[in-house]
Amino acid sequence: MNDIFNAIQKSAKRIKDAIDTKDVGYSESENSSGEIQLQLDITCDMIIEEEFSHVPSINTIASEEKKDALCFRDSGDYFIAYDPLDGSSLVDVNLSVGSIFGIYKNSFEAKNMVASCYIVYGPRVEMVFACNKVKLYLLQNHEFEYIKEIHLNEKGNLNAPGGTQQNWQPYHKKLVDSFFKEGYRLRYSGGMVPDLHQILLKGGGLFSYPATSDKPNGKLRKLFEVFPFAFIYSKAGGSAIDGKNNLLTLACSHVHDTSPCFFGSKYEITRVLDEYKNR
Ligand code: AFP
Repeated sequence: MNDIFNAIQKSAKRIKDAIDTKDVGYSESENSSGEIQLQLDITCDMIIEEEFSHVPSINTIASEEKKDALCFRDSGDYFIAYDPLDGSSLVDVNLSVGSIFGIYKNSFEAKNMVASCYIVYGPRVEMVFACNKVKLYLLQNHEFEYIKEIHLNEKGNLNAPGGTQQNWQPYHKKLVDSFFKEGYRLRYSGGMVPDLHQILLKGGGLFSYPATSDKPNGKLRKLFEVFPFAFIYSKAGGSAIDGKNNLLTLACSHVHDTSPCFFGSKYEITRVLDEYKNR
């Protein structure tokens, strides 16, 4: 696992340099989710592919920016799914973005996830790596320095509601509004990595990206985005569901499969389960 951990750190440093570019323009091509790729999306994807290609324990990779999974070698045990630059549409407005990695053993199935990691490229560059524990690192003098372990409280006060509100189900709007009536503060940037990072570091709350009338299976991708954060939130003492089920029990029908998702501390997820149980 150390060789994978090191390859992620090398990738993050190169991506940090790549982000500091003038070229935040769109490329001619689309990814498998129908999104126009930024040149940066493609550059970051190639950086990670190149770093992972040198790691003998990696069998296969899958990327949000690639149509199909790519097998490097049959001998490796690990399957890694990654989103090279999540929230890339925010780079041109200089908001925080991130990279997300899900590390699976023997196949791309949530039940086979053994570790996950994300990098936040914000005012500072931070990394969160979860295996048995959830650990925070800060990039200092070109090296990631261990800072502390992360634990979620039972209840938080931050609310990050994703999805286009006009396409929300009425019961979802009622749920989101009920948290604001309880005094929760709105914290939503449109970047999943900084939004979930804030809730993790500030002790708790709720991030939601539900099924909507325009996206009945949600928007966020299971292998690259949803399962990695579900692993981190569960290891940090929180929970992650699709409204009814633990996200880490879900099957994945294809590489770019999506799911509604709710990440939070225990109190907020119990509230979601109560609201969604008869839906
Ligand atoms: P991009 O990578 O296209 O910027 O999308 C970001 C993202 O995947 C995730 O980071 C956000 O939480 C979510 O999409 C934002 O989606 P909405 O713009 O529909 O709220």
